[in-house]
Amino acid sequence: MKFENSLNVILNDHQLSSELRDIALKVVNDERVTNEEAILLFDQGSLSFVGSLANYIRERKHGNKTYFNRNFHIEPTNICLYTCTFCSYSRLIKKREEGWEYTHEEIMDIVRKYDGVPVTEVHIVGGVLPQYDVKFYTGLFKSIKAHRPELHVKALTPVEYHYIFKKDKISYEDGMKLMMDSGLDSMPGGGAEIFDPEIRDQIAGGKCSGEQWLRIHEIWHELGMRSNATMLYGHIEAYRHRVDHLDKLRQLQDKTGGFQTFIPLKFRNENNQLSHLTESSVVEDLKNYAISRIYLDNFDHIKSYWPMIGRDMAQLSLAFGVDDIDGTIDDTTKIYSMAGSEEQNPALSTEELVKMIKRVGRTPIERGTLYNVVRDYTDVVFESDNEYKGYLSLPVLHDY
Ligand code: V47
Ligand code: SF4
Repeated sequence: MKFENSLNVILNDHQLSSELRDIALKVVNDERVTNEEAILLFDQGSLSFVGSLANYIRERKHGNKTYFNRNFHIEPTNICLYTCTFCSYSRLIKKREEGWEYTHEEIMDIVRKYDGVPVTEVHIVGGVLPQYDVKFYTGLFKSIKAHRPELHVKALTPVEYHYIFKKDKISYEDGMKLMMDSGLDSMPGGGAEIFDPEIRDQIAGGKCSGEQWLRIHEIWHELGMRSNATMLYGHIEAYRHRVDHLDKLRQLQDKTGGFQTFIPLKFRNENNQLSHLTESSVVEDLKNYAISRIYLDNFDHIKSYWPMIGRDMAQLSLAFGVDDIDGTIDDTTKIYSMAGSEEQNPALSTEELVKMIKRVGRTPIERGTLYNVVRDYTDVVFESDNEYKGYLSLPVLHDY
């Protein structure tokens, strides 16, 4: 098979150190790599080496399948009490009038704008402000479910939950149960940043700690519910901090099995207090996807978030361990102009996304939030497909 050929090339490379060869053999034998080995991969593994291993695992788990879903995002506010140095939201707290603070009804107006649009998920996350409390969010989740019961509500992170439960003096356990009973279906992966306390304190001081983030996910999983996990990388952290972060996620996943997807988030340096930092290179980003795939053996999915990294990079990531490229919505002009924000919102139609995936030799699968298959696009032909005649005969990335 194709991927075995590329692994054979690696294993027969006489230049390869014995440590790296041992890691490759572990991957072939489906064994877990250690933290030291993961750091070695970051330090010494070439892009082609880690990429081949990650692609081997990706194809062993999913073959060519590449998942996406149809969702829309709502950010209740872009103003935040916290002062995370990597985030542009915190800058607006001193000039609140420049931001937005949607009311319950304004959020419901956005939800209603998607009536009749075949989206399966709403992803709600934004800044932290006092008026967005337990009562506000439980009321909101109930209203969304009353309006559109089958719409999956993926909302808020432990950053918000920690803040609102503390304010209302309720335990994490009672709070998460209340959220579940109000209609929350799953938790997105945000707010994780980097768990290491020293680094976290420097970039995200004041908000929930790494332990609290992990504890809230654990409680949520114990309720039988699912969530995602992220890692913000490429700022002031070292490789050992990334590996420590992955280690904590892998340990919790061993315990609960409740994580679905890991999403590495590349630090972007515009409009925030860390603008002086240079962003990580493409090679660094691909290596990070690959090593995440190699290390997180108990996570089913690795997702690249295409609105943030761009279409080309999303395509490339599919050869470096990634099997999911997040969401799309159709008829974006209409939807976004109705929502009042027009062009600045990244959006890609299902047709474009499907073609983007097929062009790199993968099989597009539309999924629900919990990875139920909504539609397999293998044999779906679009009217405009003749524009793309021949692309499937191009060599695909994973043949190299
Ligand atoms: O927690 C903030 C990150 C996250 C920057 O679970 C930044 O399906 C890069 O978690 N550069 C929120 N990243 C987004 C998020 C997410 C996105 C897509 C899908 C899912 C999912 C989750 O965005 C924050 C923070 O880590 N972030 N500022 C920045 N300057
Ligand atoms: Fe930004 Fe979230 Fe930090 Fe608030 S808590 S400043 S929204 S990253």
